[in-house]
Amino acid sequence: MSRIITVGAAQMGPIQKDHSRSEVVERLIDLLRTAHQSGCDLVVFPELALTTFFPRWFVDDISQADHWYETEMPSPITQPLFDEAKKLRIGFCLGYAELTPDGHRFNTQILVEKDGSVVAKYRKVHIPGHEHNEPNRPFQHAERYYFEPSMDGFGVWKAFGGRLGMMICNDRRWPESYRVMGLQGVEMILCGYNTPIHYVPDPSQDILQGFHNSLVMQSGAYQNGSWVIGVAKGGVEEGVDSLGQSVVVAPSGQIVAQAFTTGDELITARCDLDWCAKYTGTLFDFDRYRRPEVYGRITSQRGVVID
Ligand code: CDT
Repeated sequence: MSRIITVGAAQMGPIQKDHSRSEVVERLIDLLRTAHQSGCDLVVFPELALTTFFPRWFVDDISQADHWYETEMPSPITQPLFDEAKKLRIGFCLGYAELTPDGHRFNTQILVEKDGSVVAKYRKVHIPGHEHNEPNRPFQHAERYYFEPSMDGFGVWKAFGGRLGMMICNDRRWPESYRVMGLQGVEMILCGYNTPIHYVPDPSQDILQGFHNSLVMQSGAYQNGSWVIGVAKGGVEEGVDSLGQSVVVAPSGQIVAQAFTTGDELITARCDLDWCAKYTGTLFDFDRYRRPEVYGRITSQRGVVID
């Protein structure tokens, strides 16, 4: 079996508030067709790829936001994406807001195989931002109001001839996300993101957004010997400028493809999964070199404890 996955990182430009789901699905299908022409096996779309990044607004009654969430997947509106992917025999990874039948709200990503079957669902673990309205901000980042953190953690699934994992946006900044997948032998991590350039709590970080984006994914890839595919929804969405710079990072930590616009743009890379073993079988041979007996604080404590 081939150990090469030709991956397409399907960066999206902004989705404005008045853009319909159907219009967005058309854009996703266009990207999918471009990926097919480029020989892709798998296309990765961003976090919350079906809607604008709605946590930038606060509503007093959360049910007023129900229309941003998907209650079924596929739905009549997203079915054409599933149909086209199956016809072209391309898999895809799609981020969206999920409202479950029993009323739980998650920031979710699914992985769909070339035959159209949903092989995995991942729900965001690290939920950034704030839970309450902060009216003095130029825009809200109320993800902690709109989404509950997943208790499922980071899975790794056999798909596309390899071992694939997923994470969403803020998860990429936490080394634990990669390591939990690394310990399950992950070979490719798929990550969608929406990252405003302006970080309200500390604007001195604004100029570093691109640097931090690459820094975390390059180090996560290298330290775990895995491919990392980071895919943005970038550009100016409802007046908020967001980072593009989607990347494909090799297990060496090297960037092998990077988007240069902030709009809808497909970047591709031929990812040899056997490259992972050059790292996981040598310098990062976990079984040989890790020292879990001295890492207890990682799972037994949340914040900093100063003795
Ligand atoms: N979507 C998401 O998780 N964005 C955050 C923004 C910074 S926290 C307000 C990120 O980590 O990119």
